Amino acid sequence: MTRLTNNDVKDISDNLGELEKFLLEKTGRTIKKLACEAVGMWEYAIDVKEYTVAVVPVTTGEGVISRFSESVRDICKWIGFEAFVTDSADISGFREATERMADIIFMADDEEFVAYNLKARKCANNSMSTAKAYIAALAASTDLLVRKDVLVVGAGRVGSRMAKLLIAKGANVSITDIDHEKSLQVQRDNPRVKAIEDVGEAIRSHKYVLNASPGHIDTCNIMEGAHISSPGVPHTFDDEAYEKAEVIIHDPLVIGVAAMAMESAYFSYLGCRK
Ligand code: 2YJ
Repeated sequence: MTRLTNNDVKDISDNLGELEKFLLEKTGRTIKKLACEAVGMWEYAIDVKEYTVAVVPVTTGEGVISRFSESVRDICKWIGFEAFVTDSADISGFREATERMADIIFMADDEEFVAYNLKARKCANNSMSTAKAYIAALAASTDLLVRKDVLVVGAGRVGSRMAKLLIAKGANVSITDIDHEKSLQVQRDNPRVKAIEDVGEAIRSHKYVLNASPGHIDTCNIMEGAHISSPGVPHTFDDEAYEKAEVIIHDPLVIGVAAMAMESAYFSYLGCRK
């Protein structure tokens, strides 16, 4: 999984308004609405103000990313949650979060990124929530994905989840990866997914693309009028790519974190209705 950098996250808090405007224009959805659609909940089912989110900085592995925790906090606040970053990191931070009555705790190391709902005793995880959110964004940029030919680029954690979710949505799904064996594995797991070996050719022949790969996509391979929903980092699309495509949806953290927060809160709601 690609690790975010200080540079990826440094302007996130300041640019939430701009991203909201962009998403409204391209998908007709706010960040919160998109997150709710991603996890299959009605926007007003939960009063998110009643949930307190704690974000705990984690120092293991490559350590703290400057403004990562603050960005996660600000994204949660943007969609209406109460949220704070703990003063302490790691286990002490976890204890602090529980003492300050957090309902949901966000923590990320270099491999995992979770939003743990303490009452429901369940975790939302970033790969799954990101997969759901970018599918919701792609669907919102066009219409339903039923019977549409959709390509997933990248057969890693997010891409393979996307392929499975898209099949459930009734799309005709293909997957491509520079490591063809990974695409073949996804095809073996979901025989309705078609693995395509030639990455360039796969992209050239698809209007609807979900890019969950850290690799660069050459502008010459993008279909005129393509809809590209792209959680992949680094994000290397150039101006020409933006001109050629009908829409390219990307941000390094916000859409996925908003979906994690809504999904984690939704666990409580679902638990109450059992
Ligand atoms: O607490 C911190 O500041 C750091 N331990 C954060 C680490 C962030 N983790 C990553 O970047 C992982 N690779 C997962 C991020 C997935 C985003 N799509």
